[in-house]
Amino acid sequence: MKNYKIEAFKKASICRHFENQVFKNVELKNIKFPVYLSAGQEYVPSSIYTILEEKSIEPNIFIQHRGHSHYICAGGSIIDLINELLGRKNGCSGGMGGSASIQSLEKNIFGHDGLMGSQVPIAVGHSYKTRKPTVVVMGDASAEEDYVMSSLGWASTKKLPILFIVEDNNLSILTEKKVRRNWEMHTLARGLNMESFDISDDPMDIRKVLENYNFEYPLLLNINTHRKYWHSGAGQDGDQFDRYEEQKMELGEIANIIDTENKLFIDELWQRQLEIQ
Ligand SMILES: Cc1ncc(C[n+]2csc(CCOP(=O)(O)OP(=O)(O)O)c2C)c(N)n1
Ligand SMILES: [Mg+2]
Repeated sequence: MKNYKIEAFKKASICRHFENQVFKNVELKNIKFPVYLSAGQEYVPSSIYTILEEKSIEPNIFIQHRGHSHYICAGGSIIDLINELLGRKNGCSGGMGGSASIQSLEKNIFGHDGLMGSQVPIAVGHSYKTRKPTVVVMGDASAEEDYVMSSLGWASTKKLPILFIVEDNNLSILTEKKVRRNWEMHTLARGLNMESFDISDDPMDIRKVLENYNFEYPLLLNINTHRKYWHSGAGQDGDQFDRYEEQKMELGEIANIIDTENKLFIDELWQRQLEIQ
């Protein structure tokens, strides 16, 4: 299990240093439009795609606005993402999508259109047509859109090969879940006869529920996680629990080495792209 934890840490570490560079470049005004940082939540995608890689499953992936880490962990080009955030034509969405609508044709990552939760009916329809393994990611607030529930119902009825990931950071911009609703996504999914779990973003928790899952049926995971920075832009509300720091402590010296190497790698990539006019 040590290798799994290290592989998941490697991915998370690339994402953390990538997001720290985005933060810095927003402050420096090199990035001029809204960004949605996924720092703090890296362990959701880093665990999922490490497990899917072990199984040699390459799903179709539908993400939403806070998607940098999903894009990176699923193998999207980091250079294309940097160029996208710099608004360049050679960005992953032609410089027109910005942070919220990133995509990768090579890795079958479909970008978001900006309407909260729209990716869920689109992913379900796509999965219904292709019958290929599909991953769709939504926030805890996007999950509340009415068309999400009807899509879950259809996926359950048709036993589609689709993994629904709810990245539950407890927030809709700044409004906490308890103000918005008295129900939970995993119980809603179970009410629709779908297998579902409410778990933390600890890599072992994620592994436990995905280890034996091979997309034979729909599955919904409500994964509790922590957003490190503001909803949009570069800022910090307060000290949150940080899964990345926790894993770094647990893994010890090897994690420190990976962290240092990946920081250097990402910082140099950004520097090189910034120097190209
Ligand atoms: C239908 C719709 N309503 C409102 C918005 C404005 N909006 C954009 S992101 C957001 C909150 C999203 O929260 P969540 O889905 O939990 O994702 P998170 O930002 O927490 O990652 C809102 C209200 C929108 N884009 N679309
Ligand atoms: Mg949220």
